[in-house]
Amino acid sequence: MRFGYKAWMLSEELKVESGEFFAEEEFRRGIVGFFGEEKFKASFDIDENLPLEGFSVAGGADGLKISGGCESGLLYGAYAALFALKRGEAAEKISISQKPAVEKRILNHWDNGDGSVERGYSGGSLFWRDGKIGYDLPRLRDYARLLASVGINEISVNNVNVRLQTAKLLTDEGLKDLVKVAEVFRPFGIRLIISVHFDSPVWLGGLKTSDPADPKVADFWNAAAARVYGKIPDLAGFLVKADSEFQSGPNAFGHTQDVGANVIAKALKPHGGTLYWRCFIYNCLQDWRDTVTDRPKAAYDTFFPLDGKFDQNVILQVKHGPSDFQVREPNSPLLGALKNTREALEFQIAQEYTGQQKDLYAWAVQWEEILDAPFNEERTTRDLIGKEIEAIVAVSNTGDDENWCGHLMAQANLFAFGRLAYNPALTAKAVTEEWVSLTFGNAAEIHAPIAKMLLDSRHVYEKYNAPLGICWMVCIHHHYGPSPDGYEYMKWGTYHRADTKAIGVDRTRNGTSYTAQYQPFVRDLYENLQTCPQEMLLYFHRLPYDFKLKDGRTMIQYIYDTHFEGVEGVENFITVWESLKGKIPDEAYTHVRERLAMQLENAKEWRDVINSYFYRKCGIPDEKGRTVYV
Ligand code: GCW
Repeated sequence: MRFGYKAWMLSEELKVESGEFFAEEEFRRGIVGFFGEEKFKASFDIDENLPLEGFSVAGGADGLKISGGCESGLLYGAYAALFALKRGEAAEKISISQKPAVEKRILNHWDNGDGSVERGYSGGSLFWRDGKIGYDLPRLRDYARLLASVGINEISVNNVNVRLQTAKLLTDEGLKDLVKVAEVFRPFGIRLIISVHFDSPVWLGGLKTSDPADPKVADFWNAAAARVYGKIPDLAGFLVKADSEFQSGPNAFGHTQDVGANVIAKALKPHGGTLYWRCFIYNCLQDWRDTVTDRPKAAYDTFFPLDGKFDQNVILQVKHGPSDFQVREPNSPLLGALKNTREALEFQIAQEYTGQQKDLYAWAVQWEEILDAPFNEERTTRDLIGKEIEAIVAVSNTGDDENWCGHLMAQANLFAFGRLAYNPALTAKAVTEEWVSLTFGNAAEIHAPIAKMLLDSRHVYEKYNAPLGICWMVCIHHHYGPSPDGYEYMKWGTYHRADTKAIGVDRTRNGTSYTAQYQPFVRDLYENLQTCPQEMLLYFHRLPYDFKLKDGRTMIQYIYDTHFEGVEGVENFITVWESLKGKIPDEAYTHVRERLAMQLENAKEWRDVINSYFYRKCGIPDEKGRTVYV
């Protein structure tokens, strides 16, 4: 097997015993397992006293005893045992006991029927080609194992921007192939979700309207749900992006979001299905001259007044930040704010704004920061998980590239997502080190530098990107590389309003009052220049270029410094990587070395464009006299 195709769960050693048995009867009864050359004894049983999808693994003189609260728990226990063995633990000493923090650990695929992937940087779709889903079932089986090995238990199979080809999943014809995909994922404890188009009643049902208040529309959804559940009884549910970025929705018919969601939720209810309803709603036709409308306020303004109005089987899916998966933004104030509505937290593993799987970027570090951020004076965002937040979702970074993720090291992000969704108490360091061990082995001279590169990568990227939480300085549409004014005079509501004196939007009570959406403790934290985290200063405040930061530097000098440091950080990655030549498989070495070369180009472009942009605005030179292009 080529290294490119190999991921932690598909490495030669792990494949032997995890490969074909995992979901099979022999495995559950399995008496003997293999690990590399070594044979070990293992017994497997379902112990109903354990939490559902929880497990325990105990090593002893008689081999490993693996117990699960249900079949999925057993599966997770077996993977945990394999991971421990691969990390070099002696079988007799293994002792692990875990349970998932949330019941729903979900991957969304933004895959289109034609085989393309929206914001996909890893080749084409693993699911779709020429309008057909499930064209390569053996590969999907590997994928299922990969996802199950980190505890993912639901996946959506088509883009939230639904087009006609994938909308047809609700028809008998579309379901024929989807049934086969469900069969592949089922033994791995993974249930499917279908993204549905709000206008399906018109597109597929021949109706004249999709108005949720129209009884014929309700009939359409009831029939569609019955048809789907007739074929796939364990489908997890539907996912909807409504009234967002040109997708239709209840607003078009004069209704609020709950009215649109509930008609579909009612259709799913008899079958035990969940409706995931996205909260990524904002005015994407804003006039840039309008300084009153403030895009980050939109989701909260739309959904907070509707708390308690959604049916019980609706889960609102909230992006982690109020902007859009930016390198730095605060947490969404909607998270935890809804007391009578179920919520899911949405991450993006695909590196849309974070280097597109050319640049190295360990999301785990950012996710840890997000989870550590305060919800109020007593609780962090992590404390909401398993309580107010009952599902964790991410947009996948996978595709049909040989190595699944475009950048081999981006596999670490998929791995980290699954591990953190199962156990958000794990640190970024722990999950990163685990992935490095499973992929490159445990030898310190290899392990330590690779883990460090990954753990540093988020901050290195942030250094050469848009500074201090300003967001959106990316090239329009494709979102790779710098373009400080790219979105400035556009309709998307993403403005930094830089002039010769200052930059940023005042989102405090003196400005757009966005901060008022937070719990008072957090609102005050962000409003106060003394307590606002430095890296988010320009998200909340409009500041002059000579504003003094805590370390005495001016803001403009900090911008220059970080942008030079960002490029140095990438140069350092290259030096470190080159020291690994000959110690890791050549194919992996060469592949990552090539990506690092691309990253260096990108970092230099960011450095020079951002520094020149600000210098030209403010005219304040770099104190250290480095090259800035005038
Ligand atoms: O960030 C934006 C992306 C769109 C995406 C949208 C969303 C699927 O640029 O490509 O559409 O977010 O989350 O719905």
